[in-house]
Amino acid sequence: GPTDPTKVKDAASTSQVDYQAVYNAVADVLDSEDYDDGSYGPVLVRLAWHASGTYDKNTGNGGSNGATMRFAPEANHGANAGLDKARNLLEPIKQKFPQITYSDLWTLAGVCAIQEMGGPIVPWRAGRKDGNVENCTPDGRLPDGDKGGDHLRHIFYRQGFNDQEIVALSGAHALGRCHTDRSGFDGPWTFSPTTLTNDYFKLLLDEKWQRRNWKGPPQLEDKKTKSLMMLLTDYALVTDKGFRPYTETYAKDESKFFEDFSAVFKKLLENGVPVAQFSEVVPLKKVEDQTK
Ligand code: ZEM
Repeated sequence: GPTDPTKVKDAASTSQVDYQAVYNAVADVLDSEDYDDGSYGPVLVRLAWHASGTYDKNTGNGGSNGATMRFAPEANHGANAGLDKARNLLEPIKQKFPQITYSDLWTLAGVCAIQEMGGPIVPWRAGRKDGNVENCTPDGRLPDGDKGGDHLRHIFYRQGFNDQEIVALSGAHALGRCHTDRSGFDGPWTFSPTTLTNDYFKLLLDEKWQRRNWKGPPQLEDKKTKSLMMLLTDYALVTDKGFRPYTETYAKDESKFFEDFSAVFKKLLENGVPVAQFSEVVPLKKVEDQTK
């Protein structure tokens, strides 16, 4: 895996927080029959992404350090609609482990969700500090789903990502769904929205996608079942010459997708955090891999 075992220390020996215990507490609240497709995992991944994706490499501000989505200006950005569900789910865990910062908790929860939904191990480091309301980023730093490849590059290059990394990150849309009362869009991208797979890339390439005829914002539906969706930004990964080769690679090779996703999700969660703040990599085991 991507973790160098010689660089891994026992978290408990370097910190007052038992991060594996925090991880297990998050894993404990993932499943819920009453919520969406039965798991809070996808919305926790989206919280970690929106907390981190505000990073601007030119000024160094934004990113996961700060957890500024706790404050009204950023919580109310249109892109963050519905993420109160994820933040509220984590609040009792923050109360139980008061030493962990919100910014560490939100990113750790994203890693937990990825790992518990069948995804790769993501190396995670502790050390983020919570900021103040003055550290809130301006609106407009996250991508809009009704645009094209130029927009994706504009948003993701600002965060220091390249075309390959944009495509790998987008594979997270194997998970979860769009909600009309949050983004206005509607429906899931895959038939297994609570398991991380490379199906998003396979479906993008294999299915015929057509404009959905409805009153909502422009989105695509699969011609065959009309039960899946793609955003126009998702479809740019097929039509754009720079993106398409990576879409093809990840559709063919799930382990390559997992390897690249792990690396780029780690990078996303660490963007903008001063390196000196970080601990060593904290080994966070999947629940199924822990010996009882
Ligand atoms: Zn998403 N995303 N995203 N995304 N996203 C939604 C949901 C989820 C875009 C986007 O507009 C939307 C990344 C990139 C991009 C997840 C993870 C990641 C929704 C639906 C929209 C509209 C929100 C709703 O209505 O609930 C765009 C344009 C992106 C540009 C590429 C990246 C990067 C992600 C993580 C690495 C996840 C997991 C969801 C599902 C959330 C849920 O509640 O089910």
